[in-house]
Amino acid sequence: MALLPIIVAPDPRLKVKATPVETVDAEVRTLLDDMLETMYAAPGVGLAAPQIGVTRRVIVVDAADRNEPPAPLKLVNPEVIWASDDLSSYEEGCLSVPDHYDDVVRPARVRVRYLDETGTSKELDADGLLAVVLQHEIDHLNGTLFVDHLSSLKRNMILRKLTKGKKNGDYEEKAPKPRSA
Ligand code: K1U
Ligand code: ZN
Repeated sequence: MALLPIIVAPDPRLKVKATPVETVDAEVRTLLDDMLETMYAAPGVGLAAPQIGVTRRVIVVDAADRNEPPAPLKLVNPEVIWASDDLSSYEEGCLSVPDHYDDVVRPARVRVRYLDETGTSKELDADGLLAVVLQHEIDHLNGTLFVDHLSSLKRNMILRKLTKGKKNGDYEEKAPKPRSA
């Protein structure tokens, strides 16, 4: 398995619409495993393939509570097939937008259809943090970042700060360090 460097915004690779996976093969399963390892090491609760420079529709998520056992999810070609009319607001973060957090309003509940790591079609009903993270990661597959849900004033301020930070070498594109056991 491998830890992969996470791209920091602003970067054109984060604005590309990712391509559907045709076959869930061994290469895709390795990508899923590497992404999960990278997500846990970061640490994060989700990761989308474009964040590691791979323009394929693949995401991983683990929204389990800290005092619950891990609940890793591997989703290929995920799509929201139903969203509730009721909305909820959550203070989101993003591994590609380090050090910035803001409230984003999204549907409170969603149903997601996806292929699992064996290529079997599945559906998942989600609410709470899981619904937030699934929508955030599917946004990444469409080239959308959480800052795109904010006012242009807030978005431009955050992107300017990240540009400055990258120039200062604060956000080198490097793989997260492995977590000690
Ligand atoms: O897509 C990403 O960059 C991952 C992102 C997912 C996310 C978090 C919160 C709301 C919406 C989407 C993160 O994981 S940011 C890091 C984070 O939230 C976290 C880190 C350590 C422990 C718990 C959470
Ligand atoms: Zn993100």
